[in-house]
Amino acid sequence: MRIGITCYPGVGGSGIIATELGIQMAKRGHQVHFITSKVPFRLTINHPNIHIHQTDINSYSVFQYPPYDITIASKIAEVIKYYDLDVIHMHYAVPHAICGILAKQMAGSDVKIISTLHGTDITVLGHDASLTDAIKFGIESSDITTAVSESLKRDTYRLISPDKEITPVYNFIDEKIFNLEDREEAGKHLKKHYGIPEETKVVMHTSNFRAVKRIEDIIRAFNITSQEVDAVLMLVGDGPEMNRMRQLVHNLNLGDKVIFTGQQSDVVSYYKMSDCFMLLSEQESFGLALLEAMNCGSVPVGSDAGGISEVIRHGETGYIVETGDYRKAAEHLIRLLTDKEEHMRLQKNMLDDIGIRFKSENIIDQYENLYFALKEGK
Ligand code: GMT
Repeated sequence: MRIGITCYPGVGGSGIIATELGIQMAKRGHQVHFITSKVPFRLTINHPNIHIHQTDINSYSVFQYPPYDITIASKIAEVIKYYDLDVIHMHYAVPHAICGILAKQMAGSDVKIISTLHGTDITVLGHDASLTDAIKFGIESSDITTAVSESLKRDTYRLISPDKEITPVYNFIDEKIFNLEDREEAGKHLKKHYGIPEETKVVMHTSNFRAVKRIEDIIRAFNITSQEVDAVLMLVGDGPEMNRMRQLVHNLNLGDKVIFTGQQSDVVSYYKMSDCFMLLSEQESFGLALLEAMNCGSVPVGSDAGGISEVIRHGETGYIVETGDYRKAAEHLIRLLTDKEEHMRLQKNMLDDIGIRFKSENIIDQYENLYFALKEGK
């Protein structure tokens, strides 16, 4: 098949899923065309079946804003025509689903459109009345629309009410990268780098530091935990909340126990160093970082927002707390960091569970079957 993919190329779960899916489709023998404003950051391999079409978003003086949507749509149309694409996969409802629809019309083609909803395109933008009609149009005009969890599917019907079937397809990870291999070695190496004693426990979080992640709750939970357990908190990433969080750490007198690492290209080593992973978001359609961390052996404590409770099975593969309840999160964290057997039990369960429910091969099969169904219907 000839497949076009458009996504946000920067650091972020939707771009990661789009890129990984494209790479895996190329490995399965399909011709994959990435049509993006920049090369997606996780697209670090060369493969003869992968083609990159990058557009420059021009900003002429007559435009008040650079016309991203129209430029991308125009480029997608060009690639549809030139390469006679069978399917285009648009990641994120706005503007990409709509760009795909516009591109198809511009190209005058019968190319099929699959759009994937990733989370904030519904749970945040869906509250913006100026965008709901556009999102609804994007969903209804796609041939197939998928959402990354059951929870996101429910949120989409609640907030947007599209007259359209939505197919849930979970996030997945590349198990060749995110796994237990050399966990001990990687951990020791990184602990040495940061001057962390070997016996000290490591709690980790990684994200784009947006308010929706409630990093404040993670710091407060860790503050309680660190009074009972010898532990450090590694906060990996960067974003708008960074300064506020640094200030909070300073105010709580946690400066020597909380490490802000900034953005890291080798996040895998951090997962492997950590005993526990925290994701206490207020909105989270799935939580790709959770899955990455869990498959590297880090046991999670998550909030009950969105799809997190589809990823973590409370008491079996990690713990879930009500969003905002950082005291309860601290209780679970203390148990996990002090009760070795409990940590081992959950770690084993979670690895088994991921191997069944989130096995990448099965999830890629689901997408590929949707592509085949669309091509057959052409
Ligand atoms: O988590 C983010 O803020 C990044 C965001 C994105 O749009 O790239 O991630 C969303 O898509 C991921 C991939 O499907 C999901 O795993 C994340 O849970 C989702 N983020 C939110 O819902 C906040």
